[in-house]
Amino acid sequence: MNVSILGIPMDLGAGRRGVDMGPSALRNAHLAGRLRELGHTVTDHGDLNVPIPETVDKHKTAGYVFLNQIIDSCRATVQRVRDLPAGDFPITIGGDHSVSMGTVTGNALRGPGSPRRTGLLWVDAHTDYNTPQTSPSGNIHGMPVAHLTGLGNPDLAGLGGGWHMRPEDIVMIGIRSVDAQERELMREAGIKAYTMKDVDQLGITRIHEEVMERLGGVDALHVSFDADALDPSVAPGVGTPVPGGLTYREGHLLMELLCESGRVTSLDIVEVNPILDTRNQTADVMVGMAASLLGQRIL
Ligand code: DIR
Ligand code: MN
Ligand code: MN
Ligand code: MN
Repeated sequence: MNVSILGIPMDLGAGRRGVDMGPSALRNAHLAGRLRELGHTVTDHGDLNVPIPETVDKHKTAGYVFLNQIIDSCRATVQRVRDLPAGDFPITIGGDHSVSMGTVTGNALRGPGSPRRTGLLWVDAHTDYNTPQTSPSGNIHGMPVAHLTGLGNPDLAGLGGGWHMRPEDIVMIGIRSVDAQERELMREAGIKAYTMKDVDQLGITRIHEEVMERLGGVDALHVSFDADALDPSVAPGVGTPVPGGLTYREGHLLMELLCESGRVTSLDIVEVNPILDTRNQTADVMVGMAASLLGQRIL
């Protein structure tokens, strides 16, 4: 397979500094090399140009921190992802999770028959379904899924022209931190979310089967993997760690089963924060997750 890597060193959507170094940390953990060992042809397209917080005046606009810069970066992301070589498997590396408004939209608008009906598998401790009205922080990394379904700021929600994610095509896994009013929005939207309780009760195998059935009708399937979905003991280098996350094996098993399904067409790896990490452990683990999704086998 031809794999395209694109870095988005976005640090404006999260509350803590350092995720802008995520792309470097993941490259340092040999993302491209690991995928080449699996037989893939890998092209690294470098990083998008994203302003650093120090050069931007930090203020809230209509409840959003760094709104205009994130709109600009997401628009650029849509273009860059859209223009990646046809047929490639894009891996977009963040950066905080606000980048996924651009990556999911860009992928939906790629390829023949676009906009493609796109399934979105959101692997995260958080549902990221806040709007400025419900967000306790104003940090946009807690809001991407809401905007992908058309809520919130019209520019962020309008990245795909008239295109939006259908709530029924979104499934979340690993959830264990949801804000009070965000929960109401999730309920209204009817988005399927497998919480950690569901993971404990059903196991990853059953959840994977259900996801495949639920997303049986989509033409593209995007996996957006926030490193904080994993337990902080496995992935400590994240800005908002929440105890009780996916184990190392649960993460890998999910990626291995998704690989066997042959259905996944693009991947985000986001929220890796090397400043908060231990010897690049989190980037290493996330590179392993990408490798499992792209064909790494134990035997
Ligand atoms: C929280 C934290 N729900 C917020 N969200 C995070 O600020 O909206 N998302 N950490 O990844
Ligand atoms: Mn997230
Ligand atoms: Mn998260
Ligand atoms: Mn986040």
